[in-house]
Amino acid sequence: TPSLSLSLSLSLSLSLSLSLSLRYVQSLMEILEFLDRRPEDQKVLQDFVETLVTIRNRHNDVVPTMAQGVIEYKEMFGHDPVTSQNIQYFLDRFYMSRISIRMLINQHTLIFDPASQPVPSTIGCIDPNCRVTEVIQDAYECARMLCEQYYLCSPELELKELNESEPIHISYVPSHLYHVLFELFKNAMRATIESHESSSTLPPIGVMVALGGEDLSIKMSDRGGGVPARKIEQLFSYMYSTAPRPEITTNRRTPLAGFGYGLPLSRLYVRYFQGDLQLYPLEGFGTDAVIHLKALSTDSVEKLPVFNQTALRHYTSSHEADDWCAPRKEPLDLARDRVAK
Ligand code: W6P
Repeated sequence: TPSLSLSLSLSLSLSLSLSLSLRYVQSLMEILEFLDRRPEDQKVLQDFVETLVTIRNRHNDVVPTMAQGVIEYKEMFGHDPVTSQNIQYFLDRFYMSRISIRMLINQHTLIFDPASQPVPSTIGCIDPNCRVTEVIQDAYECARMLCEQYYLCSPELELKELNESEPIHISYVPSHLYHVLFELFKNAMRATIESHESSSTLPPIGVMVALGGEDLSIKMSDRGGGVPARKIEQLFSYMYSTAPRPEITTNRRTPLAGFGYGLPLSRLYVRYFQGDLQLYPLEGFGTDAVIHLKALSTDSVEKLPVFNQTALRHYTSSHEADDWCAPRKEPLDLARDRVAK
């Protein structure tokens, strides 16, 4: 019955969010224990590293848990633009602080854990000379392996490095860049293959890297048919890009892309160091994904949400009505088809 499933789902959500917040309280208390311990003591430092690792593992599944929460919210209350906007605002800030905290934990454990083997050229997870094209190639190869498993074919990579005699490098966290590029490659490959199912050849994925005085830009172009410009916002939306995953349970192979939070989280990863990620579709042809990173390490500073009056207002004030006349949500002929059905 509806009321039974409503209360079931309510109690599921409640226990979900309860266990999630209890874990944050637990972690905070474990950190606070160290306030009155001596930082000069080797044993204390060792315990601290262990505590950090425990905390990191405790919060590993925050993203899927929050996604489950969004799914349940949608099932119960449906989705509307205002809620979507609120969830977007909250999760962008929540995940941005999570990226920051986990980067700090990684940095500390990499540097202070005697068990971790340091890579000489890096400082923790930061590579002061991160060779961008090497990361691009690694991410491409890994996405290509997944793609081959799933589709038994994969588009080639055409990589161009512009205006440089030596390999372009910046100070960056290679794992963040890899994460973002891997996500973009998966999307580009999927679009390329699914739009060329009846064709015997696949157009390559083109990647260009350019370094200027201020920006390092990466453009990834696929010829996968693109998407309507109107839908780009949805690709980055936490509310619209969460869907229950039917394919995972019925099909052992995981789909290449298109589920979950890959794109919004990727955009946060680049924004975290003052960069950005944009998608420019040419519907009927393909899509350009452009990443802007700061070329100078002095510009690559952490970007964090603050919790001030403005942030509070986002949650307390009711949103005003749109001051532009309402656009049609979808093309008229599609809307008409839907009514006819
Ligand atoms: C598409 C959709 C998309 C998202 C992200 C990156 C590339 C692409 N291509 O068709």
